[in-house]
Amino acid sequence: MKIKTLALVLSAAFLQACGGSDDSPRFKTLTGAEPLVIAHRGASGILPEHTLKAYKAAIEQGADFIEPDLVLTQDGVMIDRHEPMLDGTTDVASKFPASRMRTRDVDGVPTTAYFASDFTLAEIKTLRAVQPRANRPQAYNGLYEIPTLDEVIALAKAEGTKRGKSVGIYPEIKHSTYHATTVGFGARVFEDKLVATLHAAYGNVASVPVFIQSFEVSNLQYLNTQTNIRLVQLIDADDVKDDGSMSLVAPYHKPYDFVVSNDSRSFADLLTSSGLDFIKTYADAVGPWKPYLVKTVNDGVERTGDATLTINDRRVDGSTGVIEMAHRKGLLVHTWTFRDDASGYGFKDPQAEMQYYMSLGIDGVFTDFTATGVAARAGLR
Ligand SMILES: [Ca+2]
Ligand SMILES: [Ca+2]
Repeated sequence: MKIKTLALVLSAAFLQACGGSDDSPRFKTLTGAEPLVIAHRGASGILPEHTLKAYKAAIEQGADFIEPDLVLTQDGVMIDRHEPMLDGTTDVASKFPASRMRTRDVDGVPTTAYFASDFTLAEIKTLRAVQPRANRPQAYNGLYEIPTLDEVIALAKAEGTKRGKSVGIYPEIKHSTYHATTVGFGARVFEDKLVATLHAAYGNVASVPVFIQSFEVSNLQYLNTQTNIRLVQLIDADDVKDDGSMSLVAPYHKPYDFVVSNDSRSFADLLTSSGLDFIKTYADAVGPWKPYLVKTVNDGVERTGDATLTINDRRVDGSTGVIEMAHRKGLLVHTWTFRDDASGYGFKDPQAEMQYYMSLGIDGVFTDFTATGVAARAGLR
């Protein structure tokens, strides 16, 4: 009797500790942990992207990680921009003459623009960020500086300390091959700078709140030999075809270093079983564009009530199996980008959209609207 009681107590404690039958893990993530809410370019839905103000707002809304995309200045400083071009997200054209523009090949696309790599950090600090999307608030244009990675790290640490929680950073090396060759910094200079900065700030430890992401492959393979910090292979595409398959059109069809090295594999090939096995040899996570993960079908039914058939009317038809396969191989899956004000491929409610991915076991979501991501997760607890 006594033994039986003890056994019951132990089994109850065991169930509680493991999140047993009555209290099974609420999230089918790789580890059973809650999915991460990653502030894509900061709280970029409401404030100009990649500014300290946008990052701080995202942290206040509950972001677990903030995302700095990185490009290099002429003097080799890592600054936060999504593009190596400054035109779309800053007031550069009103501060510098057109003679400072150049034409460069960016991943096979000839581009005439003001390039970050033609401006010193001191010059870039005279610029102010602007909101690139016309349908988002324009009232904050011209107010905020372009931050360096160092400034973003300092902010994340200070805000985390203030709140007694970890606020991670999720830096992306933008256009690694372009920086090394077209701009001429040299092979792996960018990667070495990033590793040196991160190791100085966090240490060379896998458990620190940092993920390094890239669409290219060989730089992540190199980073895997240089750091224990977790690495994420991003997977892009051009569009979703009407039959639901992925459209792979250059320059979104394959990692740009694969273009240069004549590697025949596409981004889609990297999400097959053998592709994921390959990624597992150097990365900890895979970050596919979200339509790779959830099937949708154009069945001609209008669902959003606007009498117009768009991608948002598509019928959602379950997992493509990529999340499950990646988990079986021990890879985390983080996906992007969830936006309150843009297409959801089968979803008209952005919170419900994120909850659908969370119900399938996604390990992290990138969103421009942190508050929506935090609410989505809270609604599933
Ligand atoms: Ca990014
Ligand atoms: Ca519609």
